[in-house]
Amino acid sequence: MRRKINNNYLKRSKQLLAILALGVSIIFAGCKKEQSASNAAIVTTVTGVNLSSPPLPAKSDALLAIQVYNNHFYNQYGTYGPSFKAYYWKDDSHTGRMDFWTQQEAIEMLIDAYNINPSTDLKNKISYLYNGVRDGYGLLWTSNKFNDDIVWGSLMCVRAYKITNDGGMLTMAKNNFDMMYSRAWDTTVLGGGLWWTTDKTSKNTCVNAPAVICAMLLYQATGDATYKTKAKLIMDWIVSRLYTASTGEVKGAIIPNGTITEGALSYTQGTFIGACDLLRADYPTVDYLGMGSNAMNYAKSSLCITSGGILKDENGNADTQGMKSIFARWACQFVFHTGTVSTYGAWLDFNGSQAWSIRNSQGLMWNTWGTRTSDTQVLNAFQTTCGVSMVNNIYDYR
Ligand code: 7K2
Repeated sequence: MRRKINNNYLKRSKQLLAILALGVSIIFAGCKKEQSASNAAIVTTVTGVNLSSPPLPAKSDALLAIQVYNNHFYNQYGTYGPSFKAYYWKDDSHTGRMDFWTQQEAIEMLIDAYNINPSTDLKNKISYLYNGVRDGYGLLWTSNKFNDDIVWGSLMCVRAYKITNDGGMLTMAKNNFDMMYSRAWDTTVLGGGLWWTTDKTSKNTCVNAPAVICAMLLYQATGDATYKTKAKLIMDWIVSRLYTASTGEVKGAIIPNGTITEGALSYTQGTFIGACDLLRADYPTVDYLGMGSNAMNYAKSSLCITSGGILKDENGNADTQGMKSIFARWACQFVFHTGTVSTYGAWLDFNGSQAWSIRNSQGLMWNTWGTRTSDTQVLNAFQTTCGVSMVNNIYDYR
């Protein structure tokens, strides 16, 4: 008798489970095609069984994310010739202008967002922020000793040029890249590589990898093949000194005695991936697809909180907090251009979903994607770039 009750109970439970499973599949089938596909991918690849994975932000949410960001941090502060000038505030208390390099990277995030949801509003803001850079730092940034800063600024200008076709942007990108290259490239120590600063104490990936990207974009914009040659020279040096073929890790810095002084961070790993992507077509005899994939695999397994999960917080200091925005940009472009969505799409989508799910009541996302964004803390304009970049750049490949 007892056994019979148990059997009946079991049978009933199985029926209930089947009904539940059917219900879940009906719910999924009722979703937009793109959402159900992504949810299914998250369930199977990322966590095994996780029906509570947050929903993928829509393209309209990506637009909302940049609009919220601009509402909090964008400051138009006057006219600039016939146009206007603007900068991003450092934080939500509006205590001053963002630092040089973080400012450039916030503008790069805006460029990404424009590329996903083009509008006159976003395009104008790119121009006005660029005018703000000219206004704030002048045309040639020789007084800034950080070669990485110069590269980020040149990269922003050449990417902005692709959108606005403003020749001044291209000239600014070229002149500053050229100035940086002539003072930073040195084959007498460590066989090559760009020095991080004019003090010439270390050669860091944060100069070298984005310089490859910047040189390739300058080559594409000008047709001047010397930029392509420089890109290849720098990349050859990175691969020989900082890239670890056995793991895919790209180390962060090396000093003259050959000691590695910094491991991988998402932005250096990401710009190496971007460099591989941009060199592929022009240097087909080198396996840049293989190296880029290897670097992606390292990021997926080792730069996440748990392997294949959300990217690490990188909450160490004001310079590291926004680095994931740079990773998202170049990783997503790599995936789109190399047709590797089936390998990396679910993982990157999951990061986008998770970032969007932790937005606060105003729609801002901080860089610690495992925790809901504070509603009361004063957020800074760099840490809040990560989520905006992530939710926008997934639409590179989607
Ligand atoms: O040490 C470098 C780099 O290798 C490291 O990854 C990061 C983060 O810090 C610097 S790059 C940040 C500098 C950029 N230029 C302006 C400076 O004020 C800023 O510290 O640890």
